[in-house]
Amino acid sequence: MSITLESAQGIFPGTLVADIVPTVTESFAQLSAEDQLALLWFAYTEMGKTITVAAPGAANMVLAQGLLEQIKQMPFEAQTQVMCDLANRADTPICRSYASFSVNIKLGFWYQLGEWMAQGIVAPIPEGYKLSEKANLVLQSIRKADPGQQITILRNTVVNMGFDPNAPGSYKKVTMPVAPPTAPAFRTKVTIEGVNDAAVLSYINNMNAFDFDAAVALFAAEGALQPPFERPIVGQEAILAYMREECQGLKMIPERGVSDLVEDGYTQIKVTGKVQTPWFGASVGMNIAWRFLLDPQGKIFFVAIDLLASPKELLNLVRK
Ligand code: ECH
Repeated sequence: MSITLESAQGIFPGTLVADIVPTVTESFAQLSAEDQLALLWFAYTEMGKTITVAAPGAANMVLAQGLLEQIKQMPFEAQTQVMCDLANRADTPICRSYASFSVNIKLGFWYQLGEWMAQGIVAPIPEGYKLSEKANLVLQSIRKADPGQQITILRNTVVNMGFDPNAPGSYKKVTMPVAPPTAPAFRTKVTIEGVNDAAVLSYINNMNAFDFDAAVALFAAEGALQPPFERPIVGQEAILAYMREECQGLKMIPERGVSDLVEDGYTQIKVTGKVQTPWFGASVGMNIAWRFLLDPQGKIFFVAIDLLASPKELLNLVRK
């Protein structure tokens, strides 16, 4: 049997991922727009008591500024309508602009609206708003999730809003300028207990230095990267576009791993550890696994990033 993208996706099948994320994201999508907004407000303000969200960088905001100003000028009723339209994915000009934003700009947009809601500049969630029974169940499930899972659910809901007339994942988005990579003198080098493969170490070190060109050069020409709960992104060009949009400011902290030879000279390597997003810094460490498959030339043929079901999974380095 020869190696394919499909067979690669199945390496380390014993890895337990946080199924709660797609499950809750789906139930959330079934709720009314009013319930969605109120639930997000409750979840976000509750989380804010234990974890701190960093104000987005100016670059994230500039591109959303026009839309934000437009909303700020509206009467409360119209503001509420815009927010419901976004949740309903209505086909309106505002929903189309929103959908053209990259993920971080979408998050920055809602961060600002949230601040303005708290200050009374944008229509707040009506006082005493009662969630439907279904929405209450979704909120309960979010409360049970760990912080890394909670922020992933929140992020998914924000990503899914708006009206996108194009195919999802077409990376021609309004996006922030790409910051230059860290200068060589300031780069850090990780060590991973049990793994000393050059491509894997270089991948992490280059990602931590935001040197996406160098990170992508480690992939095979038809190599693929599979983000949590998403389909693989195939080919160096697509991976580079994805990294520029989504990996700015991430901090990867791998801890341990295992490596073994599989068929036809390929090597499978599983690494577990944490990743921090610039939005929450060290206050949220997401427990993740990288499942790499390297080709006989030592190039990355495939890497999946999984959000793990629990911290216990950090120690699960079983091969089967
Ligand atoms: C309010 C009420 C009305 C409605 C809304 C509101 C505002 C909500 C706000 C939410 C903000 C949420 C945020 C979430 C941020 C989440 C970030 C995450 C990042 C995960 C990154 C990972 C990276 C993994 C990767 C690795 C690789 O090696 C390759 C690449 C990659 C309340 C107003 C909506 C403001 C800020 C979850 C896991 C390790 C795959 C990227």
